[in-house]
Amino acid sequence: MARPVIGMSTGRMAVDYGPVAQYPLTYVSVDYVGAVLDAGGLPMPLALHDVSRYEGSVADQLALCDGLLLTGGVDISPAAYGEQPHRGLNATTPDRDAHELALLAEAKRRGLPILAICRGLQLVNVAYGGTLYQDIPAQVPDAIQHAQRSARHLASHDVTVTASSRLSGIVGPGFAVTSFHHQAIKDLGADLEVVATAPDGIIEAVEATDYPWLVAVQWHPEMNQVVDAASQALFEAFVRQCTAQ
Ligand SMILES: [Mn+2]
Repeated sequence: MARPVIGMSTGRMAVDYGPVAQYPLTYVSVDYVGAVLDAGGLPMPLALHDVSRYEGSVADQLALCDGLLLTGGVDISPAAYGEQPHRGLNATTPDRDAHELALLAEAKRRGLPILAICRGLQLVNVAYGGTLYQDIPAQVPDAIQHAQRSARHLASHDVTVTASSRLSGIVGPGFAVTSFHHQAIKDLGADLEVVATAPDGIIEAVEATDYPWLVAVQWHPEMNQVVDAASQALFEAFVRQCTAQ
């Protein structure tokens, strides 16, 4: 049976590349590629572009896909949720915000299963009308460490998963997760349900209540899925759902 095609949102960065300074790239981490491959999917990066460049570009990208994976990355512009930039805000890419908001809307129109990770969870919340803490250390003084200093395959803090949620059926009642974020959900968007939290109350996962299959997690299952069964189970559940479409 053909593998389901998993469209993956991509970021934009500039690198010094041989003699070319600040060479611009659209990229996706190979961690996502490997996790989708291991789960039985065919990973396909969806090139970041100016969505006004041609009418229907995002629809054309998703017409090739059986599911959408919204990946991690840099901060979402606070303009997207009506706030001024906090001094703790890091770099933003408004063109990526626009591309991913369009991808999310089109994926929902097409009924594709959606898995959102880290920045992806934050983007989903913004798309549903929610807001973000722009910088956890500055805005949530009692928070635990969510920007771990240890290697990316090492789980860092615990999460508690809501019983009876879709997520708990996949990963169980709770486990330790990787954590590389300094932003988090502040006000929850409409039609979203919190399904996992950290010990300090930071929202670590949400599901959509208005849509068949949209799961979003704040941690990075793609970074440790090789050594963590629960993380791999999340990718397998997502790819299985894409297969069934
Ligand atoms: Mn965290």
